[in-house]
Amino acid sequence: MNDASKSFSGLLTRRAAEIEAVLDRLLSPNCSGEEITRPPKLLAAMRHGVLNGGKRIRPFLVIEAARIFDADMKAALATGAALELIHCYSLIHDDLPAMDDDDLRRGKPTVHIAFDEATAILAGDSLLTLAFDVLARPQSGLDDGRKAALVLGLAQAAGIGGMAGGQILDLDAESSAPDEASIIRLQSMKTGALLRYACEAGAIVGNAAEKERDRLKRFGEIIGLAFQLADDLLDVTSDASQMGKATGKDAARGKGTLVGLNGVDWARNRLDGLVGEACALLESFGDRADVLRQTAIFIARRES
Ligand code: GRG
Repeated sequence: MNDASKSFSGLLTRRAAEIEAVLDRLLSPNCSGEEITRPPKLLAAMRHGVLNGGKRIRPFLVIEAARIFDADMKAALATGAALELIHCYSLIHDDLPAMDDDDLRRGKPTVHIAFDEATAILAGDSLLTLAFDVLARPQSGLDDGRKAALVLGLAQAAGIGGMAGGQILDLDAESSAPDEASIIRLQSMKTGALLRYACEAGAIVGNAAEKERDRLKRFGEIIGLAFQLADDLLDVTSDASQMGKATGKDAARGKGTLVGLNGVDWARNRLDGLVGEACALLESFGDRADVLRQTAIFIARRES
């Protein structure tokens, strides 16, 4: 690892600790503003699905996009935490027997294994709603216009036109042989929508001008494509996959992915192209966007 990537992964680790402190508070037994004591079993399942060692790349993007505009960090952290709650809900539901039927997530038993299926469904539901609760709270420090934009954007990114819609397209694609355009569409909904939102949300928190907000949204769109392509490449090239140890339908070697369709060399070239496109969008931000540039490279070259 060279010096630049060492200091980038140090920053990623520090930001992950900051976001985890916020998530830990949001998932405490007594949360401010609630009159009812949270049911311990459901809370434990939610904590199991959230406080379990994710990379926290989505909140990282929110924070670093917001920092371009010298935004209030408390608001950026709250927005990043809300987005991570949605991501964790999606992973809990994705692991259920009715979907990917996985026993392990982030190296630990999935929520339906550690608890039971009904509890896992409710933990996911409660994380989904908690995310919007967090964005709407009065103490976020944001004006109503920005709060409404954040809520609307997250609802659209997570719902039928985004992640959930992409998930059903993906489930349906298992019984067909999707073409390139269908794969790109489903991936940009299933995985890309939250990454696109992360960058746009940072711009909203930072009160960016519309042009700047659009540029960051497009940056998010492109790194979303890179994220999924890198993920598919990892499934095909990782040792676990080669040894037939990978579990879950997502790891079925390259099936229904751009790597399966176009090959490993094409995917590596395409990843370089996507990093170039993403970085070009950041030009006008100068060195204030250096961390986002490094994030694009990290996403494309990641090994886990
Ligand atoms: C259940 C509505 C619903 C949606 C599920 C995101 C998703 C949709 C399923 C996850 C399946 C999957 C493995 C997709 C590949 C890309 C991806 C989202 C990987 C996991 O994200 P990371 O690498 O994970 O950011 P960590 O653990 O670091 O948070």
